[in-house]
Amino acid sequence: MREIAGAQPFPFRFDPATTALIVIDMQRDFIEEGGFGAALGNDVRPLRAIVPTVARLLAVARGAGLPVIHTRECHRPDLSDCPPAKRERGTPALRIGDPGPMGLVLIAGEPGAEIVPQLAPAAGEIVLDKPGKGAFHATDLSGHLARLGTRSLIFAGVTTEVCVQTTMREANDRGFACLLAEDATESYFPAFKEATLEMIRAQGAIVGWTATVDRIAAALAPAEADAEAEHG
Ligand code: C5J
Repeated sequence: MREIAGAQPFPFRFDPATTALIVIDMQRDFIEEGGFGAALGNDVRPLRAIVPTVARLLAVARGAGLPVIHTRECHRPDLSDCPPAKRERGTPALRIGDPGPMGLVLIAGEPGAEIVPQLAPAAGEIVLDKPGKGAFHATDLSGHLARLGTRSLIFAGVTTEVCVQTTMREANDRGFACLLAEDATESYFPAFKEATLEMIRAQGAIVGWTATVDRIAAALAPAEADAEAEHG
């Protein structure tokens, strides 16, 4: 077992052998100018700023042998998996399926739906396309996690209060111990990010834990952690 002593609201204990990293929706459509996020009127720069931190967390997880799952929020080209209520919501400059600077907005296979190149999935990593905000809805995420023997999940990605939080709550309800990497997630709304971190760890980790990437990396560092385990 490993422990992230500085996790909030209290230390997070996990077995790397049954832990996976899930990186939510680090797609060009949410992170780059000209995508869906920007079309909704958002400033995408805060999301772009976490890319190096997510890259570091990916490197740490890969180095520790954790399975990595990437998700992409996107729809079929015929929009058969996009409820009209989702497409018609709000008054975005570009709706889901509209042609934009990065192809059809939030459509599978289009450039905008791709994960940003700095965080490209490595060979063998699971990439799940999801039509909902939560990654368990209308996907085989449960099946993948069962096959991997996963019991704990480390979360990163965007946006904190929408797809990350929804998926974390879904996972929590399914019995997974969930930890959110505080500096590897971001929102277009700083207050929403802070509120999400607080509500996740409130009431004795009612949804899960949070910790910085530094602390996660320290807990997964092989030499130190193994020495600690051996010598108590
Ligand atoms: C949103 C997401 N915000 N990935 N998607 O629509 O959080």
